[in-house]
Amino acid sequence: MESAQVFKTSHARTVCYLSAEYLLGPHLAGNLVNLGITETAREVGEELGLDLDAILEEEEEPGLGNGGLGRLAACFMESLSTCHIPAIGYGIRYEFGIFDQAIEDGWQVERTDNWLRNGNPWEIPRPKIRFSVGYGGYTESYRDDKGRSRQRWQPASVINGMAYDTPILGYGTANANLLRLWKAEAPASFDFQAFNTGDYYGAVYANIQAETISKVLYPNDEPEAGKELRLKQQYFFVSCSMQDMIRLHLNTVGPLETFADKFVAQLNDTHPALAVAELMRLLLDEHAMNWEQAWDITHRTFCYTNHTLLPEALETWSVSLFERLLPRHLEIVYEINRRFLDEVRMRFLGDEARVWRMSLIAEGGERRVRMANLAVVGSRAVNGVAELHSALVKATLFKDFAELWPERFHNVTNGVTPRRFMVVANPRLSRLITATCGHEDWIRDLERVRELEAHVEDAGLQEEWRAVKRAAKQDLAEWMNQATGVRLDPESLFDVQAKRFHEYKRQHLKVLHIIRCYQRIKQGQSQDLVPRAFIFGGKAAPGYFMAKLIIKLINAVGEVVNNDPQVNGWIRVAFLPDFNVKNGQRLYPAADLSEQISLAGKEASGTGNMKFSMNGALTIGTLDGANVEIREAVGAENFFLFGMTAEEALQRQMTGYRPWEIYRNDAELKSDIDLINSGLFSHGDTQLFRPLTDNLVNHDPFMVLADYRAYLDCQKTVSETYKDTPRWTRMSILNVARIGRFSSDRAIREYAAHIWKVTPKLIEPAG
Ligand code: DL6
Repeated sequence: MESAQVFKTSHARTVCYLSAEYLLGPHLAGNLVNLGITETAREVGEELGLDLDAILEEEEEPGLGNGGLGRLAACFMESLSTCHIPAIGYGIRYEFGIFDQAIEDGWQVERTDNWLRNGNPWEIPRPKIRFSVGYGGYTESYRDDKGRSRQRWQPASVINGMAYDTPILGYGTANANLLRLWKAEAPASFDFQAFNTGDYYGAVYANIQAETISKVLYPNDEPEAGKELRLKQQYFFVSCSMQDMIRLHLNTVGPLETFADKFVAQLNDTHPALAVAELMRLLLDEHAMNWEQAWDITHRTFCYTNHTLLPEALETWSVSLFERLLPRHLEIVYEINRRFLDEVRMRFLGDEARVWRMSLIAEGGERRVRMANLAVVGSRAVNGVAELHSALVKATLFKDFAELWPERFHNVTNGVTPRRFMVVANPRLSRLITATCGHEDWIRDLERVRELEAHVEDAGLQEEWRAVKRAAKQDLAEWMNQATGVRLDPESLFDVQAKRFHEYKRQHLKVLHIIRCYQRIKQGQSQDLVPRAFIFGGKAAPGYFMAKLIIKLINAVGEVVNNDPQVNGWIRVAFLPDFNVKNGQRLYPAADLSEQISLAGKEASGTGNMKFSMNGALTIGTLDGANVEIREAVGAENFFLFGMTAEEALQRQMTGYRPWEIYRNDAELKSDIDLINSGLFSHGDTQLFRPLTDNLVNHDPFMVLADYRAYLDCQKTVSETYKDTPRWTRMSILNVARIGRFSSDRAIREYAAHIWKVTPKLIEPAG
């Protein structure tokens, strides 16, 4: 309340973070750390006969996101508060978040995430903060009271959005920002007219229809089908958010002419890109501005972050659906496009192919609205999320736009919050860092973990470092045994790949490595190996068949490996079910090796790579996403690099990639794939994994086979290095010591200084 009051009275410039996803994780532990009262809470609990850890274990997490993008939004909200930046996070209060994953007979099974079942103590309902949101209907011209010709929208149906606020605390500060999530409601509890005419059920049905809009989070990577509700969701939350920003501005600052001085709105990917058209509509239709003035304000308000280059993840909406749901917005998009394309034509005379590529509307076949183009045209700044990604954004996806407006393009490499991913997740390591550095300042200024470097040769520190890792591995092994029945040996190398399942992330490359180890052990060639626990975690989109088949393959290989006494002293395979923030916090501290093995050029940044590294895991990875910068930061000698560069991969694709030749010419690879096809891992079923193996041999869109040999060679180096315990420990210490750059505080400071132009506002603690 103090923060809100100060931000209001001081007219502080405010960041509005617009995101369809926030993967928050449990709140309690983070809030205790940020308030500095974890130990007090523990002691008070003890006096009351309550165990703090048991309470923390009970907390249900709001899984309002799919993966990296949603978790990034949550890290950013925490860092915004920690860095004293006035901010509001806007999003959707989904009644059901990301599905809970169970594994049955090796297959992923999805269960609804009923996270609100027992209520949510962290949110504050704000029944007075409600807005109407329209859908459908038609638009019409009319003359206003000054005789000017205007346009207005007569929606066919209207629903309400009600605000629920969750305070997000900063670390060691009185600053708190609000995460404001919208819940959809029917405008009145009954449609009285329908009720009076006897259509009671019809009236109730309308209520249910309205509430459906914030019912469930859409899994990403889903095939395009029946996504009307998704478009409704997107419009719902941006409309409520824009109306709320206008309300705040009118109540505090005054005339809307200064709106873009008060607010900067960050579009977290294209999901909220409709906000560009919605702000235009509100300024034009509801606040009677002319086009030039409305566009000037809108364009100065928005900035846009791109999170993917994958073509299938770039949103487009069919013009017919768009027109049916949002007829006024389509008119506005057309007008933005008309003016924009005139600018393109003037600049690139006669280049109609370019006009065609840059248009907000894709022509040819079904006409579609390109949300990424709308986001770029409507924003004054556009950024990618790692240096390589931002360079590829400029060179490929938005090449035409970067030629038109080079000054608009930026990079802000992602980061993650060390409070959650070090202090909460790994208290032992945090204590050791504090004791070694002699202060806790590293928690707010992660660059200061560099002070560890001075102690890297200290045998005492190395000993304690290993003990910390050993204890985390022991904890994970116990949890895994309880959760899955798989026993892991904490003395073995914990080799972890945890992230969403997607072919570009290449979990199947990891499986081929496991099968190779299995075959070597069976053939008595285990001399180069070290005992390893291969641990996977991650969810596949419910409709993504190939990703689900890879999960099945992992579990199938695990069943054979774990039950074969000839090999299970060397290797084990475990699948951690329901990888979410809470389970991630169990994994990161226990990993020795972090697998970041996507095809170069495909992973925009990755953030798991940062979380593992800050917990002392060494990375085996390709030159992809933020791996490139992590390697530069921790030192090439402390990173296991393999595989093609993005450029090499592209080159090879263009000159004709023939995976079947690699398969035929590499006897080990061939025998690994053939072993899958033999039915050994599928109780004799030789067809089960065929879609996967055939696709690898005949198409291999993510070039698994091309990187197979380099990956195996690199894993050999990993094993050799692991045998040299002091060396491995030194490398692990240096990974942590040099990871400071990957704090989300640094990312937020970069956004604040270079993109948002917003300054911190420190809140003095009350009393
Ligand atoms: O920027 C956060 C995160 C990146 O670290 C990942 O590399 C990237 O895959 C992820 N992108 C998405 C895709 N969403 N969309 N659209 O989650 O963003």
